[in-house]
Amino acid sequence: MNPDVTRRDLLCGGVAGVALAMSQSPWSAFGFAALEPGDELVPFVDPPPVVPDQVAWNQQPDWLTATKDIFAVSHYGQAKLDAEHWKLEITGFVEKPIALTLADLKARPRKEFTATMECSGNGAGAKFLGAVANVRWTGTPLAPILKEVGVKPDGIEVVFFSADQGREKIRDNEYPQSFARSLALTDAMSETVLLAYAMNGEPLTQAHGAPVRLIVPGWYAVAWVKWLSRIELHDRRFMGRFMGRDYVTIRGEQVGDKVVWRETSVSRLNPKSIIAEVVRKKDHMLRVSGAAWTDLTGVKAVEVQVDAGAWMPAELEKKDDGTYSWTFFHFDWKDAKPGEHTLVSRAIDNAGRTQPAKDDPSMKLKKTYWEANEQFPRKVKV
Ligand SMILES: Nc1nc2c(c(=O)[nH]1)N[C@H]1C(S)=C(S)[C@@H](COP(=O)(O)O)O[C@H]1N2
Ligand SMILES: [Mo]
Repeated sequence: MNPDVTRRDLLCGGVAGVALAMSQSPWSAFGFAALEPGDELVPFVDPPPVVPDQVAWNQQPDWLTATKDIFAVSHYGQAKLDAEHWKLEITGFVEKPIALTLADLKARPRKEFTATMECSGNGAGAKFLGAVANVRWTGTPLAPILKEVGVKPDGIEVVFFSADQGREKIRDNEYPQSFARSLALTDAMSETVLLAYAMNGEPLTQAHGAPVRLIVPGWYAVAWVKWLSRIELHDRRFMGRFMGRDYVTIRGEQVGDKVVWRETSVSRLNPKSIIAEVVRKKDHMLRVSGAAWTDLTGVKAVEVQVDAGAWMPAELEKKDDGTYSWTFFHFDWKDAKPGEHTLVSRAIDNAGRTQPAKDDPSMKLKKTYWEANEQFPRKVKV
C-alpha cells in the first residue's frame, strides 16, 4: 500500500513506490528574503521540473513554512475526527488510566516552539524532494501527563495509536491496523515532546493531524503521529509496521574484510543541508544560500564546496526561536569564473557528525531509501 503524499494537491511523480506531490521545487519550503533591487537570481542548471503555477520559493519571505505549502503524508488516507467529541485515552501500564478531551489539553500548560519536520524519505530521489517544513507548533508537553497517570515500573514503551486505519498482511493473515509508532519511555519523557493542537497559530488542519498530533523535535516525521487517539504504556518493545517493517533502515559497515549489516527503526534526524538559492548581488558577488538541520544536538557548521575544491565555511544565520528549527546559511562566492559550476553543501552537527556525500561508504551501504541525508550537489551557470 502506497502512502498519499501531497503538496498543494499537486501530484508530481513517485520514487520506490511512493507517490509524491510537491510545489515548484524543494526550495519553496524554505522562504528566503525577497531579492533586493539590483539582485539577480542565478538559475540552477539542474532544477527539478518547474511547475508553472507555483509560487517561487524566493517570494516566500518567511522563515516558517506556510501551512498551505507543507507536504503531507498519510499511509491510510486522512482520518476525519470530530474535535468536540474527541478523546485521548492513556492506558496500559499506568496507575490511573485517563481520557483527555481537547479542552482538557488546552487547559494544561501551553508550550509553543518552532521545529523542523522532515519525512525520512525526503531527498531519496529526484522527485522525492520538498518533504521538509519549518512550523510553529503549539500544544502541551506530554511528560507531565505521563507523570500524572503514573507509569508502572514495567512500563518502558509509549505507543501512540491514531485514528487512521488500514489492513496489513502479517505472515499469512490480514489484520485491521491503526497507524502507530512508539517511543521508549525515556524519549517520550523529554520536555520537547508535545501534544500539539495548533500549527502556525491556527488549529491543526485535517491533513496535518487534527485535532491533536505528536511533535517529536529532532526526530524524523514518521514519529510525529497524527490524529492521535490512544497512548498505551507497554512492558515490551512495540513492533508495528511503521516501527519494525517499514521505516527500517538497513546499513552495512565494512569491518575488515566483512560487511556487518544492521537494521534500525527510523528515529533521530541526521545532519542535512541543501543549497536553495544563488543570487548575483549588485556588486557582482554571488551569494549561495541554503538551509541545514539535524537532531537536537543542533547544527554546528555548514561548509560549501565549489567544483570539488576545498570545503569552505558558510555563515550560519541562526534565529532566536531556532532551537528545534532549521538554520539558514550563506556563503559569499567571490571569484566565480563564467561557465558551469557544481556547488554542494554539508552540515556538521554538535555530535560531530558530517553530512555524507552520496558515494561515502556510509551512504553506499545504506540499502533502504529512508534517512536520505546525502549531500545534494547543484549545478549553476555563471
Ligand atoms: N496517523 C498518522 N500519522 C502520521 C502518518 C500517517 O500516515 N498516519 N505519517 C507519518 C509520516 S511518514 C510523515 S512524513 C508525517 C507527515 O506529516 P505531515 O503530513 O503533517 O507533513 O506524518 C507522520 N504521522
Ligand atoms: Mo514519512
